[in-house]
Amino acid sequence: MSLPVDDASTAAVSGEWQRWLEQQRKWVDAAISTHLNELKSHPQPHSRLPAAVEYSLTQGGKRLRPVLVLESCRVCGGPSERALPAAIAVECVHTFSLIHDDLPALDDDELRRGRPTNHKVFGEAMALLAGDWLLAHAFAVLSADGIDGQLAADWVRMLSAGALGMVVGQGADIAGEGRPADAELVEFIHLHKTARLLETCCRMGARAADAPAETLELLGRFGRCLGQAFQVVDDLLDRTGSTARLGKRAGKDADVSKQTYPAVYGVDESRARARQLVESAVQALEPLGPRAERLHSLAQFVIMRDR
Ligand code: GRG
Repeated sequence: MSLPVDDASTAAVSGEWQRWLEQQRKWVDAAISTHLNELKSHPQPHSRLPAAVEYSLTQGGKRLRPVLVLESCRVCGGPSERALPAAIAVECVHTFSLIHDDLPALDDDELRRGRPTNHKVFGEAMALLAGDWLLAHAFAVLSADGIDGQLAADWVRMLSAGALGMVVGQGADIAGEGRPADAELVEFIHLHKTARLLETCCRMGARAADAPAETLELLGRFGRCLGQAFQVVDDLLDRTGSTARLGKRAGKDADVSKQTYPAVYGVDESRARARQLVESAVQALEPLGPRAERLHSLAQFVIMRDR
């Protein structure tokens, strides 16, 4: 499913912008490869842990979060390279959350990014450990030698807040299953489970560029609204998309009576609200002027995505 958008928005995510996005993803992928080589270089007798980490970290992700980090840094006048450790760290935390989210004790999913979930291939023990490794590694990346001490401390504080928000959101998501659809609860879940990490991405990128507190605030607002829109679209895709296109089982939310936007507002109203949230995100960028154009396009991409 793609959400209907106007021609101007479609133009905003075509051609040059798509090539730019591809190049950013390749850059992130190359940096991730380096980290994986390091993991593989440590002796781990008989263990499939490196393979389990590699399996989930390397294939099929949209890399939205690291690209948000890099671009938030560039928009604030910093060299994107300075934000690369933060970009890798957020992708590690994101991948960790997906592996754990898929486990039988949580969402119990068999398919992710079009392939069997991590625990289906490596077993639950290795999937748990792959998540553990990714979370610990994220903070190791942020505090590695060569990173300015104050920058590292700020990044660690920001990413831990984002990760904690995600856990709290996931707790509410699980606890909300089977309850009557509740607008306030859905808002809480979206904000914590998904939007906090996207907000964190933008803040970490801006911090890498030594941006002032006001800029961190407005980019944080952009990321938060974008994250909320992202989760509304995710809810819609689960309701109206296909398993083949999504690469994960569609229709799952309704099966377990999850708290979702379509459950509260229906499909049409949810689409309208997703558009409003993207508009709020884009409005937050206004003080940054034309240099925020690519972030603007990323926001359009989030609402147009079909997987
Ligand atoms: C301890 C940090 C931590 C987390 C554990 C399992 C859990 C708590 C949280 C789950 C968070 C979760 C799965 C949120 C949903 C967000 C979401 C819609 C993810 C899908 O993101 P995409 O579409 O994934 O960007 P790709 O595959 O493109 O990378």
